[in-house]
Amino acid sequence: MQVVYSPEHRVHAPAECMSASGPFRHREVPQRAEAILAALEADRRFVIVPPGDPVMNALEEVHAADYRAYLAEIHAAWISAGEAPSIVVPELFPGRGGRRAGRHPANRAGWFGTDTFTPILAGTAEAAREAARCALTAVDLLLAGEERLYALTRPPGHHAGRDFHGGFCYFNNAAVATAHLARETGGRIAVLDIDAHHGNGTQEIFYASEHVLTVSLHADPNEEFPYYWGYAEETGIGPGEGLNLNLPLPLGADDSLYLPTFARALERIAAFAPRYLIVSLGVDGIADDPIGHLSLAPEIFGILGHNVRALGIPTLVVQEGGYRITHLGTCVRDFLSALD
Ligand code: OKP
Ligand code: ZN
Repeated sequence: MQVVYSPEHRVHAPAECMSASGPFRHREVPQRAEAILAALEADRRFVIVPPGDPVMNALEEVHAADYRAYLAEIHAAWISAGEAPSIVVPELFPGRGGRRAGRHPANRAGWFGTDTFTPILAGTAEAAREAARCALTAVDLLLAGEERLYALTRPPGHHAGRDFHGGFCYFNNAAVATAHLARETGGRIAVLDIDAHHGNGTQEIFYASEHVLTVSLHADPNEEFPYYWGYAEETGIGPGEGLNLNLPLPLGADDSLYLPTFARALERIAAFAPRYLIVSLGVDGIADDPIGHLSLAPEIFGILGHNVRALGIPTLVVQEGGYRITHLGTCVRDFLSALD
């Protein structure tokens, strides 16, 4: 299996961030991608390829122009406005009441940002764009006839919406790949999100789309990030009605509950009969992940990959979360080698 990877993600290296309970060490760090890369490099079934020069239109289709401009400019604007510290962290949030983003970097940060733990550093925009480029390179390989591919994307993407960042995500790599595929092939794409957190950005981007089925398994948003989305009642709207399936699980759910729920997700996807499948692969559902709150055995990922393979649909896997560095490589490798 080909693995699209670029070392450029390293320019996005968040260190310390603020939360309600005080400063904490950021977990969405370059070592994550490096651990996955090392595990795949050690296995001869995988071939690591650099991103090519894909058409990037899908990035513009998925993400609003003002949001893309903001992401590219905000760090420099923040610094020259004299804001401290040297990373962009919103402190003002308009909630549902704001009228406009305004001009001041502090206002703009809270307009496009949704939390305090998704900082923008000097290299963030570049790294996010490079991740999308990896995903789009993999899509080109899929369109050229490869059946199964993996884009080792970092930063992750599934919490990023059309014009907002959050949950460590800036550009929605899976959504960008999906939009490109849907445009090139006339539709019928399914996205299966198995990160421990609900893929709210992906859901929102395709909520009204008749071309894309979105399915997410995740910890109950009553108890877990992203809190405001991910409930079973969210089923899509207009032409997209019935094409969003949320399967929330109780906090601490283990394999015995996860596997039958996963089977329901695959049944829904099989019934939709998509031409392509995008998997948002987060491995933060394992029991000792420091961010996710499910209790999966690390060995489950081989079973999940095997079951996805049985669908027989050309598949692109895009990396999302997973924060237990020592387990990341094996979980991802097990999923991909069972899929291949
Ligand atoms: C990103 B992905 C700060 C931590 C709050 C954020 C979870 C983001 C998950 N106190 N949790 O893996 O889906
Ligand atoms: Zn997650």
